[in-house]
Amino acid sequence: MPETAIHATVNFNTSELSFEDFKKIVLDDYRIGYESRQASLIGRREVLTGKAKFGIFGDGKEVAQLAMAKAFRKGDWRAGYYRDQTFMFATGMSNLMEFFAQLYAYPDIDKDPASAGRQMNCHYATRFVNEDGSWTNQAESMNCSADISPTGGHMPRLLGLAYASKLYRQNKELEYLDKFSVNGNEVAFGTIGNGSTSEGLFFETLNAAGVLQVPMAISVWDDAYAISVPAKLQTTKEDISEILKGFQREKGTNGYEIFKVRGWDYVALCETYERAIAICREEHVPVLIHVNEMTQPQGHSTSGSHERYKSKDRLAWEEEHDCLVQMRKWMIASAIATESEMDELETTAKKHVRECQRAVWDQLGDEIKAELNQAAQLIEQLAKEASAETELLAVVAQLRECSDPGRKDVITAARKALRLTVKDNLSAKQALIGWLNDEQAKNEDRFNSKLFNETPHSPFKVPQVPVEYDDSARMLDGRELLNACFDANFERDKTILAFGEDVGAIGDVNQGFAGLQNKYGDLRLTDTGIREATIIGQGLGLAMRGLKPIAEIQYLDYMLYSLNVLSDDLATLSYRTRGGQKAPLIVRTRGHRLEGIWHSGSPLGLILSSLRGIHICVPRDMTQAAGMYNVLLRSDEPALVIECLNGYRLKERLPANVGDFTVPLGQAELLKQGNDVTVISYGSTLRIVMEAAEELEKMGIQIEVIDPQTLYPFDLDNISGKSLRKTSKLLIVDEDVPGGASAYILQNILEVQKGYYSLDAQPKTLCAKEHRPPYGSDGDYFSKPSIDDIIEAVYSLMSDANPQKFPPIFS
Ligand SMILES: Cc1ncc(C[n+]2csc(CCOP(=O)(O)OP(=O)(O)O)c2C)c(N)n1
Ligand SMILES: [Mg+2]
Repeated sequence: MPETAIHATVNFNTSELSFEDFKKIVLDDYRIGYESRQASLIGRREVLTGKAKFGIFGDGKEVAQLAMAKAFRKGDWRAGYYRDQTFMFATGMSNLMEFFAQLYAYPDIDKDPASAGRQMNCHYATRFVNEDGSWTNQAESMNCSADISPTGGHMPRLLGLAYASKLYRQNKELEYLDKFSVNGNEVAFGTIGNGSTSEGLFFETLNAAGVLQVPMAISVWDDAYAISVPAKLQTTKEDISEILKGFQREKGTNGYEIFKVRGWDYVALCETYERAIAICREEHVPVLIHVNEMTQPQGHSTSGSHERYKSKDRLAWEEEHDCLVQMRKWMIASAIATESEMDELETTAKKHVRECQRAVWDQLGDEIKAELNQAAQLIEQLAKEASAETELLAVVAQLRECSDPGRKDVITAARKALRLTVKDNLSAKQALIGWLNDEQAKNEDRFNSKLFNETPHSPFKVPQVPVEYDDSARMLDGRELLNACFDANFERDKTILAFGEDVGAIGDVNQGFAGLQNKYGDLRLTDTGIREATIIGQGLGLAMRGLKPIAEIQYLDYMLYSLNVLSDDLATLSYRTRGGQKAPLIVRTRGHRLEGIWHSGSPLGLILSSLRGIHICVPRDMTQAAGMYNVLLRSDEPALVIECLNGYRLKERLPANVGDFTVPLGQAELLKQGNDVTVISYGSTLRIVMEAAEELEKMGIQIEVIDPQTLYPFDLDNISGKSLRKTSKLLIVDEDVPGGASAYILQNILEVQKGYYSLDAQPKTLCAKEHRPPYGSDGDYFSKPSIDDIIEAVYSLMSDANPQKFPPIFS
């Protein structure tokens, strides 16, 4: 078994070093870089020979990453992209065995701790959630937030990781959280390709960090290309640090320190990183290090060859300026090592990498072969008893002939064998079914588990507390009730904080946080710029570092400007690390009907389809919202809470335990009993449904009204399905487009809750129109479900069933 760890490099301060020490450091660095290069070369070959599906590697970027690793300390964070294997090896946050395990999609956290085989290769992560759901000691470890493939998509998270250091340094109330920070000394290191700096998220993050003055260090790996597209078509003046000069801090201003250094100049790189990161760490000033003249020795990825789009001159230049070639030259010229010492080092390194690759490949192969043999034996046994003996033996033969079999080959063979013996009743078949069920449970765990972290701190484990009212309970505006809930929670837990547009000084546009900044300070209730994507990223990074953020999106319609971060980053976090990371972020927003095309949004279908991995709460009023916040603020999974825009000034009764009572996720509520039609609705339409119920009552129709309260999870106790058994008629009312969230609800009730079997009339949905609602009350009436629409929809269900008793209205 080859040795797995590659030792972290030590500091590079030549003034305090003997020549021998210095030589050892440089040789070690070169070895790590060279091993990393070999991993890239072998990795590519493994893809081209079909052993792995896709490969993207960090070749050509090694030397800068050795320098960056020297500046990286315990407690620091990385948010980067797929080129960073050398950095990960040099810091010890990853190693060659894990590198190959991920390349082969090894579905095991012990082999690929970053993603358990779920992510493409070179997508890095360290694990910071223990098996029991608690946090690891982040201050004692080096930390890597989990990569995502959308290039530039990680920038908002980087902002949050850096912002946490600022809070830990400035908010003395957080000093007790020493597992997360030591005086906010932690730097958040970001990496991004030159091409990806064209993304809006890059610029949004850059500006926000400049305003906030956080210890964020962005390295731009500039190889002058983004796949085939050259810098000329990517970047104004073809030079990102040149055009960012306006961000440079000057005397008396905030801003950045910006550095530019060539990617093959080892000495300059080491000096630059040392200087840049010292400023960043000590002064909390963001820095940008533009590393240019980098190369891609093997082209962009295994998907194509760069000879197609790079000129001969460029290719020749890249060969000459290959950073490892240059470093080697410099080492020999400076008499750090001789040619033959270098040859020997390289030979040993090559062998070592090859051994690691083979060891991982063999381990995975052995595991699968063992399962294959079990399946083959069970099918052979079945063949002895079954009439389809020949076909079954052919299935086994095909399975045994597979070169490099995967689990899907094994399971497919077993399933095929069961289809071939569908009419047989044999004991060998029962054995095969039993084995298959066990394997499928293991495969579900390998491939389908941990959409949520499901720790002992999950929202489903929060003890339930019923709402209580004093006899003298005050009626007050919904916004005041929410305010009381937030106040109690801020008082209870010092890690809770909220930020967003207009959240600080005025306490949000509807005043749910009014007065709380005065009480708790501007580090806990904070105004931000108009930058939805980085508001979410800010929350994500803070939540990863042990704080309890409420990130506010001012209106649901503007959540679209952060949807990529919510969907790609937050929603996938637990899944893509198989529970190794968590970000218990609460996103607060307000939606449904109010006024006009962009202040009446209710795009729940879009949300439900794009945010699996985030709980979706749609409280009908502020009391229910408060109960949900009380759960979410005591647990560790991400959630989106959509308050009713038109509910802040409606009167509600103030609960005596406003900061403690709970509204559990997935618990639907029966708001009104009735025998005739089951009506499911949520959010702002519920009030109208309840008004319609009164008029329908006068018409002799009793509807049963159900509020699912959270759309995801949806009605875990099957209240809707049970109601349908009584009424046999179903109407779903919402403000989304037709076929949006109502289709999701239908699928749940008809399929999951088996409501189909209770129906004796066609199920109906009543939604908003396909266009967005025009401004004004008439626009609302003609675009969103009105009380008239609801009454008529219910009535027509009754009329269809019994026209004598309920003659059609329009005939
Ligand atoms: C948001 C997004 N758009 C497109 C892609 C497809 N893609 C993957 S890598 C890449 C080029 C990135 O170039 P650059 O940022 O310069 O990084 P490099 O690979 O050159 O290091 C593209 C377009 C992606 N992954 N994400
Ligand atoms: Mg590039």
